[in-house]
Amino acid sequence: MTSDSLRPWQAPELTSWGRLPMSAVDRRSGALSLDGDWRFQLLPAPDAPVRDTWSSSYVPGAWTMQGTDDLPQYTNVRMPFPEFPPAVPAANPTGVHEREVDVPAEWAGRRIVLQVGAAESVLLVHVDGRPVGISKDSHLAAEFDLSAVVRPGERASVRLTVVKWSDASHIEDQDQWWHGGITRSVLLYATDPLHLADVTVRAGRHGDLRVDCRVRNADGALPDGWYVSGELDGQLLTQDEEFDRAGAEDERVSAFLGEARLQATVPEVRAWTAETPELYGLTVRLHRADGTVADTSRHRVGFRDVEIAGRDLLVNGERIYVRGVNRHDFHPLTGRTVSYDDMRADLVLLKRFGFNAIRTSHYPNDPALYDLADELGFYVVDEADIESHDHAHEIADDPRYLNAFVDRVSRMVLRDKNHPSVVIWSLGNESDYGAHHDAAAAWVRRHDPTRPVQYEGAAKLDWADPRLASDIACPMYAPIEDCVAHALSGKQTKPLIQCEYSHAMGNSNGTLADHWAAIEATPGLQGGFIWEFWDHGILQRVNDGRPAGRGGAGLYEGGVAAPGHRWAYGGDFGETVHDGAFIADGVVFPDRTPKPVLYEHREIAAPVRLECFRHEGVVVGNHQHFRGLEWLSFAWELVVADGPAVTVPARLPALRPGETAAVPLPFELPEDGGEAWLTLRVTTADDEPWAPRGTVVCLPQVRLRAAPSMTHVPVADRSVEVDEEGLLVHPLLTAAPTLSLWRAPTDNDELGGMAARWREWGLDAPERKVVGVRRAGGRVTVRAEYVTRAGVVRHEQVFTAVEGGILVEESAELPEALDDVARVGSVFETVAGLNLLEWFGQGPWESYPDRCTGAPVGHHTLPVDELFTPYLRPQESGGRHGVRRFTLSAPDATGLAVRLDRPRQVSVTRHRAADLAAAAHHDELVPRPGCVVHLDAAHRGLGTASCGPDTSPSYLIPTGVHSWAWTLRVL
Ligand code: IPT
Repeated sequence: MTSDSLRPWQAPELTSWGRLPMSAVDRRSGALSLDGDWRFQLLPAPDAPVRDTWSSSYVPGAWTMQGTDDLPQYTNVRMPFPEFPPAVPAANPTGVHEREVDVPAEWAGRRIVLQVGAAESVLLVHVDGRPVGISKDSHLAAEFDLSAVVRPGERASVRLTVVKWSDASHIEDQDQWWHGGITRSVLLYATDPLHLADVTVRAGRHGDLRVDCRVRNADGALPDGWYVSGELDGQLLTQDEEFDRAGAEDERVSAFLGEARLQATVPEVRAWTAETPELYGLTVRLHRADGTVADTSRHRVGFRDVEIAGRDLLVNGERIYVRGVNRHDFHPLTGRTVSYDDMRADLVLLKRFGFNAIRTSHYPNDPALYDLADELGFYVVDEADIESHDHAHEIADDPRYLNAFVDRVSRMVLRDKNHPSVVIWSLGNESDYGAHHDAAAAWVRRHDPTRPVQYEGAAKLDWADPRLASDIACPMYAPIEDCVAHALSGKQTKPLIQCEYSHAMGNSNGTLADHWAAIEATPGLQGGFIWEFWDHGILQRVNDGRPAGRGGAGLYEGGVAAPGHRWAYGGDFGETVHDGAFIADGVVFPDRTPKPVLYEHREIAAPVRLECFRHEGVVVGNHQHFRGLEWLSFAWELVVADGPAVTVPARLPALRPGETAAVPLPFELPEDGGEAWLTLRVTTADDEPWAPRGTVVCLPQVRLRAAPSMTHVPVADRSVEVDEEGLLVHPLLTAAPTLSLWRAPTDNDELGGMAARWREWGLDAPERKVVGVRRAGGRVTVRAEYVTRAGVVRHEQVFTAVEGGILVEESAELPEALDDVARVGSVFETVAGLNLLEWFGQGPWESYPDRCTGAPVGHHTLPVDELFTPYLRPQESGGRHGVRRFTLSAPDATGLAVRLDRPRQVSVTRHRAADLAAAAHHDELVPRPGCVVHLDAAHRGLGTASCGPDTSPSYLIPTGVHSWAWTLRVL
C-alpha cells in the first residue's frame, strides 16, 4: 500500500478504500474507547521505513502540539508548500500510531468496527500488519469493518498511519493552523451482523414524524421476518405496513437491503427552535423474526420546519434573524482537538452573548457539537470540508477532484441529517465555483430536500440567480449599503444572510450596530455570521518556542498567558511562510475570555428593547421570534449624574413575540435637572441550561434627560503654572497635556492602509513648536504648531484657574491634507500610584465611537490594569466612549478628577501609543508605573478593514477646527 507504485496521498480520485459508508446511526455509546497514549513515531515521509524506536503520542491529539519537531504553521490563502495539486512535497511528516487492543471475547459472532474520529490528512489503517483501509476527509470519521481481521478474546495490533500532506491538503486549505494527527476520538464497537445501516428522521412543526430505516446483514442476504419498531418519549411507534418503496416487491425485504418506515403524528407537539430547543427521545429497534432486538439506534428529535418562502428563510413559518458566528475547532493547548466540555463552554458562552447561529467554518465538527446545538438551541450552517483557496479555480473543475467534493458533502449530510439544529447545508468555502459544486448540490437536494443549500462561491456570481448552487445569497464582508441596495432593488430572490461579516481581528467590529440597524429595517436582510469565534493563539513557551501542549493547563487567565508564555500566531514557530496575526481574529481570546465586542453583540441581540421614551412612560418590545417574556426577570435602574443608581424590580406585561407595550415610568425624576438614564436590567428568571438564574441577558437603556452644559467659576487669586515650552506644570502629571493625533494602529488600521498613511504623514511623532505663551489675568494661552509631513496642525490651549482646579480649553485645526487622522485630543501622563478609575459614562467594558451600543451609561469603577484589553498583537486598546467625568485615585483617595465638556472618548492605560506600536506580542509590553491618559475630542471609528469594509464616513474625523474643554482637579 505504501510502495512507490501506489501513493494514495497523491491520488485525488482515491477518497477512500475499505471505508464503510457514512450514516446517521450513532455508535458512540457502548463503544470501547481507544483514546489514550499510543506508541508513536514521526517519519520524514510516508514511504520512509518504520524504525524500532518509539515515543508516545496522546490520541486524540495533533503531533504538532505534542513535542515533535514538526510544529504548527499558519497560512491563510496560500499553501505552505509550492507544489501544484495534487502534488505534495517529498518531505511529508507521517505519524505512525500503534497500540494493542484486547478484543472483548463477548463480541464473538458480532460485526466489529473501528471508528477513527478524524485524521489529518490521510489515514492508512493496518491491523496485525494487514492493510484494512484508507480514508481522507480530515473532519469526518472513518469506519472500517475489522470482523475478518480480529478475533474476539484475542489481542490485535492496530496501526494508524497519518500522512500530513496529500492531494486532500489542497482542498483543506482553510485559514487556520496546519496540524497533523488524529484529532478526534478512536473507538471500537460491535453490532449484530443484522444491523441498522442508516436512520433518517423527519419531524415537522405540526408533529408529523417519519423515520426511514435501512437495514443490512453483514453475513449476506437479509434473514426473513425482521422488522423495526420505535419509541418516542415512551410512546410506541410501529412499522408502517403501507410503506411501499417504489419497485420493491416486498417492502421490507430485498436480497441485501432492507427498508422500513415508522410514522406517527404527535399531538400538541412542542416545536423546536433555537429559542425553544424542545427535544424528544427516539429509540429505533431492529428486531429479528422472533422479536429479539438485533440493533438499536437513539436519536433526539426536534420537530421543526425550515423553508424559503420568497426571499425569506423561515423556521416554523417565522422569518428569523440569524445572529451567527463562524466557529473553528480550536484549543490553545491541543490545536484542533476539542473536548465535549470545551464545545459546551463555547456554545454556552455564545448563548450568553445573544448568538443563535453557528456556521461550522469550514468543515464538519465533532458529532457532539451538533448534539449540543440541538440541546442548547442554535441554527447551524453545516459546512463540508472543502476549501481549495490557493488553487481554487484549477480544482473546481479538475475531474480528478470530483469524487472528493461529492464524497465530502454527502458524508456530512449522511451523518448530520437528523439534527434539528442543522438548517442549511454549505458546500464548503472559498473554492471558486465549478461543476463539482453543482454535482454536490444536486446530491444534497435529492437526498435531503428539507433544507436549503448554500455556497458563497456560487452566490457571489449573482445574488439573485436561481440556477446557481446556492439557495441563499450568502456573501462575505459585503458593505451594508450593498445589502440594503439589493434588498430594495426589486431583484432579490433569495434570503440575504452573510456567511461572514464584521471581521473580529484585534480591536475591531466597528459598525456592527449599524449592520443590525440596516438588517432590522430592511425586509430581505436576515443577518449573518461574524468572522469569527476564536483568536487562534497557541500557548507557547517563550524560552524554547514550543507549544506548551496539554502541560500548559492553567497557564493563562483573563485572555493573558502566564509569565514565560505567550499566545503564538503566524511566524512564531519559526515558519518563513505564514500570515502573521491574521489568525487572531475572534470575538474571544484563545482561552475563551470574551472580547469587548461580545457585550456589544449581546445588546444588539437583546430579546427585550426599550423602544422610546415619552413623558408618560417607556415603550417595551419583545424582539424574540417564538417566546414570551416569562423566562426573564426585570429590574429598572435609574442612573443619575450626581447620585447613586436606584434599582427597583420591574413587572412587565406579557408580550408575545413582536409585541410592544407602553409602561409607566417607574421613577420620579430628581429635580436637580441633571442627566438621567433609565436602564432595564434583564436577567434569566430561572436556571437555563446555558446560564444560571440571574445571568444578565441585556441592559437596554433610554435617556430620560440630557446633561446641562458645563459652567465654571473663574478664580482671580490663583494662576496656572506653565513652563517656557508652554507645558502645564502640575504636581500629579509627569507629562503635560499635549495634542495627540495618532493611535497605536489596530489590525484594521494596518491592513486597511490607514496606518501606512499615518506613518507617511508622521502622525506618530509630529514636532511640536511653541508659537506663543500669553499670560493675562488668571489665564494662560499657549499656541503651538504640530508639524506633520502633510501640513501643520495649529493647536491652542487656554488654561484658567477655576474653582477647584484648572479649566483647559483646547482647539486644533486640521489642514485639508490630514483628512483621516486617528484621533484629535489631549494626552498626558500621571504620577505612579493612581490605580483606580471611577467614571460616569459608557462602560464598564471597552467601547469606541462605532462600537458603543452595548456599553450603558452609568457610574463605573475599574482598576487601571483592567481597563486595557490584551489584544494578541498590541494596538489601540482600553478606550471608553461617552465619558463625562472621571477620577483617578490612589488607595488613600488622593488623585485627580477630570470633567469633560461633553461625553468624550477617554482612555487610561499603562502604555503610550508608541509602546503598543513597538510590540508584537502582549508579553513584550512593560507597563509604565503611571497612567497614560487620552481625552479625545474625536476618535476614528474602528471599522473592519482588516477584511471587509472600513468604518462609515460618519465615524471619520473631519478636517478643520476641533474644540474641546475639560477641568483638572486635585482630589
Ligand atoms: C475569508 C475566509 O472564508 C475565512 O476563512 C477567513 O480567512 C476570513 O476570510 C478572513 O479572516 S476569505 C477572504 C478572502 C475574504
